[in-house]
Amino acid sequence: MTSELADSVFLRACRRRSVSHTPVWFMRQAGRSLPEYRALREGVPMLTACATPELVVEVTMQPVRRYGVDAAILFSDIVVPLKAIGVDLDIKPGVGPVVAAPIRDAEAVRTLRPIEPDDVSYVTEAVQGLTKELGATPLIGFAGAPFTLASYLIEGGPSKNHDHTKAMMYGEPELWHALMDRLTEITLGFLRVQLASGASAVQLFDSWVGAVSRDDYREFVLPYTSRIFEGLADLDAPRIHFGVGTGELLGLLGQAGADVVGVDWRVPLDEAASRVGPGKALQGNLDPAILLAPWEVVERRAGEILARAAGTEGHVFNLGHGVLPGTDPDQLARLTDFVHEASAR
Ligand code: 1CP
Repeated sequence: MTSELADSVFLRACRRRSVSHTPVWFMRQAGRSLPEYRALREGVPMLTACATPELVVEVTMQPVRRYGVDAAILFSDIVVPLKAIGVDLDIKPGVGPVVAAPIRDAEAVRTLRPIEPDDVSYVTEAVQGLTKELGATPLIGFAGAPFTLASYLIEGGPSKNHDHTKAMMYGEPELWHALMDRLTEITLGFLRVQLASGASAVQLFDSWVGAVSRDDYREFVLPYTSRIFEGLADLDAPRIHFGVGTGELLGLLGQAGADVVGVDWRVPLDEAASRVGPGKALQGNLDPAILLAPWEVVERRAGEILARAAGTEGHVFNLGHGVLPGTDPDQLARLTDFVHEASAR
């Protein structure tokens, strides 16, 4: 890693070091809100796009060029490592990941084998290409966390209440733990491949874990997320941990071992800092829907977030969840500039 990259505002903020201005990136910054993305994706299925390194490099670079964000995130999806080890699944436009044969018994769990670098050589190639192109801008690698992956595998697709997932967790705890154990190895392996190929940081997306209580998180999820963060400790790259609706879980998310805790829009950042506890940077947390309002509203709300973040140990500005498809890219460009300028004053 060059010293310029190591000194980037994003990596410094993740490490709770002083910064000249607050770094910004946006979850789902590449994607449907960008016309140049829609043009490139025309007629190319999502999983084909994820396995085509030149396309991944170009799509990942688009928001960096357009917005001047302080970090890139690899264009991929949380189900890519599952597909790579042979799970029969697809990403259906307008729906999301769909699994042909949902995983609901021990035999199905046993088919989930650990991931090898050769299974995802296209990811290695894309990450290597990107680190060259990005220079001093960090690349964030990512993976889905075991709970969120388990939900797609058990439900067979997107789900509102995660009924089958919870039915297994409560009703067949041994099977649940066996599944989480396998998913932990896959997730850890996939994150290590991305870091070994040149990614500067990783984010673990436990998007749907806000569906469980604190006690259940402690028993059924925490041992696995902890193992993942511990399994990355030797690589010395910032680890970010994010979920939606996790207000009640923020303390446990902090305990799991990440360097940065992502916060959705429901908990103000100063309050989140006291829930997470000392020794962590925070990432967030503008409600993505605010970007659909006039610029004056966005500016005021973003200013409030910077004020709330003033007392935290480190802050990476982001949305509280992914960019909504109907977002005007000009709003994101203005927001990036605003955060840079307002935080530098
Ligand atoms: O630029 C970027 O931010 C990287 C792109 C990225 C990321 C980080 C994509 C591309 N997917 C993801 C992660 C991801 N995938 C998550 C975690 C982040 C989050 O909470 O938003 C989740 C839950 C998924 C699963 C998924 N894949 C969904 C959600 C379905 C549901 O349950 O509601 C969807 C719609 C997809 C498909 C997908 N992934 C990415 C894109 C651009 C798309 C749309 C594909 C298409 O239009 O064909």
